[in-house]
Amino acid sequence: MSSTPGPTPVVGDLVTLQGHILAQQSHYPEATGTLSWILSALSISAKMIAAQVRRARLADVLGAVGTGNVQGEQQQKLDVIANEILLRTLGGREGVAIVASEENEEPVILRTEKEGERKYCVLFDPLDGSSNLDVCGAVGTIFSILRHDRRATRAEDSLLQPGSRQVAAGYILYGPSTVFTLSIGRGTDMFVLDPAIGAFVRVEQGLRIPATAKSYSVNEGNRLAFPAGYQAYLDHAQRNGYSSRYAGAMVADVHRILLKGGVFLYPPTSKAPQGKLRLMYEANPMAMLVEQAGGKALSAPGRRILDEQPTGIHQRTAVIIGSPGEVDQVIGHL
Ligand code: P6P
Repeated sequence: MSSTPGPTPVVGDLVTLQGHILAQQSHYPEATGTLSWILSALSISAKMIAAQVRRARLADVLGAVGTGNVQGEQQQKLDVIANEILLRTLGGREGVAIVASEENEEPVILRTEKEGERKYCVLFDPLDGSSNLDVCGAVGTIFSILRHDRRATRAEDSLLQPGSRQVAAGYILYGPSTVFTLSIGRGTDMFVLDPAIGAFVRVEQGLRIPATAKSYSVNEGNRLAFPAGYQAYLDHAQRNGYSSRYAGAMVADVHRILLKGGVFLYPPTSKAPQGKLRLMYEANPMAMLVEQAGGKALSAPGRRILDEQPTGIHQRTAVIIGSPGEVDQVIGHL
């Protein structure tokens, strides 16, 4: 019998995404499980897309493996494949009334009044930063969930709600590991896919973004096209020993900032005077996740992204998002 006690077993901290979703649902007595089912569909989609992303370049070389067709049959672009995976899994959930995707000019109405309870709308960017795939860079899926407005006669009338009305938001980062980050309005939580068991395991609960960090994330190639205040901020940062990190995929940059702190910027430029990023399915979900972790998300001084009243599902916005101290630092120069 060993005299020295072994390590104290840590009890109860092995939680999967599915278990977490059900535990969160229990906080809402009126919940019917509809949202949980939709989040489950997003979890399945994430695993399917991750499997495709891991084979991105191989698909070109191996062709359509199994069909003997190695004449380089035109491989569907992965963002189209990711889009179809999301449409098919969400299409099977009665609770989804409408989906809107960066890949589809028009929203897709999945079911009419009498065909199910249609409580929610789901908007997504199926594969954000997909140009990184060619060079084995990080890519991601971003999603936003809103309550469906049954009074709406047009899909847009139900979709065009400010980000503050999001019921849930999240992203999946396909990097060295596959990370599912989620908020349903009770903080921001992170899960890592364990390929051995095919489940997302919780690694962060109630994540808090560092208040400050000397790190900024921007495409410096556009620097001369930025409004003067942004250039003044970059001068300040470079005079004060800041580091610069830019992945070319918002999901990867915001993920790093949630964990390490810093600020992500996509200012207005001459090419994109409204900014480049999409309000409804990039900026809004990221803003919810960052604010739920104690960060800030603005489109301009005094303009909180989540308060923006959208006028179009594909509209663009400038983005200043990250640690509260760093967002304030940028705003102070604008
Ligand atoms: P740029 C990817 O295309 C994306 O929408 C974001 O994920 C990313 O942060 C940004 O655009 C990169 O844009 O102009 O720097 O290549």
